[in-house]
Amino acid sequence: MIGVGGAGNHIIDAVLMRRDTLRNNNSSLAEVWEGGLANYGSLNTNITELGETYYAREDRGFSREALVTNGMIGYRHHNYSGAGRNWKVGRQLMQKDFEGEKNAIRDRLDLNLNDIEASQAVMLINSVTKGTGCGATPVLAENIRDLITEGTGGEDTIAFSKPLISSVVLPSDHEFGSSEMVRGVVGMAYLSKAVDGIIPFDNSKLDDPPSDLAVDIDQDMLGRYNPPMYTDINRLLVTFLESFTMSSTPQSADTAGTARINGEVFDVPDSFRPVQRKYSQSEDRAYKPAVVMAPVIGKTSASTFDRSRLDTLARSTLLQGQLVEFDPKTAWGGTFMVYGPEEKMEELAPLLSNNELSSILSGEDFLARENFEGPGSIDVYVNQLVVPHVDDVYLWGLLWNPHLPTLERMYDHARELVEHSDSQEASELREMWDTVEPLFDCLGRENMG
Ligand SMILES: Nc1nc2c(ncn2[C@@H]2O[C@H](COP(=O)(O)OP(=O)(O)O)[C@@H](O)[C@H]2O)c(=O)[nH]1
Ligand SMILES: [Mg+2]
Repeated sequence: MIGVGGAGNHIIDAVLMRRDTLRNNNSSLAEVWEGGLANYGSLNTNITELGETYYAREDRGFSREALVTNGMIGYRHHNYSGAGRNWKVGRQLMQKDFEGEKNAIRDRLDLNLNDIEASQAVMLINSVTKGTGCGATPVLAENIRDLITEGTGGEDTIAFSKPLISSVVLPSDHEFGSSEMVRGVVGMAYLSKAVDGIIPFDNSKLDDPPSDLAVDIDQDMLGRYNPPMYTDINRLLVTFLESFTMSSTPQSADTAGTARINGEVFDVPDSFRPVQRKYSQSEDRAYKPAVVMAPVIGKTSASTFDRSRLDTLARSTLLQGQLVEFDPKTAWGGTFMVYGPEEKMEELAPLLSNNELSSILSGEDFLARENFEGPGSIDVYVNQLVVPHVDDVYLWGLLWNPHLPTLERMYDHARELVEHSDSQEASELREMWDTVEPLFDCLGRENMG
């Protein structure tokens, strides 16, 4: 996991504080992070912001000098005071780090190439509405891609190459004005070109009310290192990321016997590869956009299960458990994971093996699979995991390429500028419009190939 810019740095911090909270409580769930998270790093253009993180202070214990070489974007090209609200500054500073013979990943950043190579996937975490996360992350992604595909035989290997996923936080409504919308569109578009999958999160969906799904993180730590308005938001984000990480723990966790997380192996590429084949082979599209994966999570404390209990769980997950605003009926399908303690998963087993859950998720109120009249198919995958150290049964999911009202509002605004404005901002947007279109052309099932 790599956090870029303020939001990314805070979220990496929340993950590390979660891991350390679990460790301090001797919880065996700590293994999820110890086994599932190969390594992590936080980058920024702003030395003060990065210097104040849990990551820099408590986890790595960086000196000021180490902070510069390990974490600063735009090494020796500025005074490390940030990129402001200018995505171009973030982009250009990151490009400086890969100019000519330079390769900041190989040369100096706290991103270990061996760990990147050994990992199942790389997840970038950033915002797209300010300067650093928005501008720098896509350039970093391109360079990670180049490094891991270098010398492996070019184009053909892309299908086997390591998944690059980006988790993006979108600001609450009251936070975004015209220029945030433009940056949001630009940031998402460049990312969409550089990574395989994007998981967008609406801060407003994560916020209110604080969810009982949000994991426990030591309040003293969290309050000290995460800004107060993001503590609850980030705890819920960590819930989602922890589940995602669990999915890849079975292969790596090295614990004995029954206390072990086990189940169907759900590889990270499974979260988007089935979708990439559904894109139409459009000749005039400038690139094949990343799969957008809308996150959902829900849980139930029930200990006996029948179809109606599963229906309630599906409802609370797909409708109330959305971490970004979307309508499941517009999605191309989705991948789900149901997990819980052994005795409850045993109760669930007969229902799951009868495909009850996937039939509910495919039904009228949810993905409405039957309503799709195109030639393709709306695929719904359900994986299951036994996780010994949780009390409840959780349903976690990613729904593919639905319409996303939050982003589409940003897009409509940008398009309006492109069509009717003489401003410099509009002319810059016009120049990169063929990078913007493909992403938005693929949202919604009417756009499925
Ligand atoms: N969920 C979440 N969002 C954050 C957090 N910090 C900042 N943000 C979001 O990120 C936006 C600011 O971008 P930031 O990442 O600080 O800018 P950058 O440093 O230039 O990349 C804010 O509008 C918030 O929406 C955080 O800790 N959690
Ligand atoms: Mg910042």
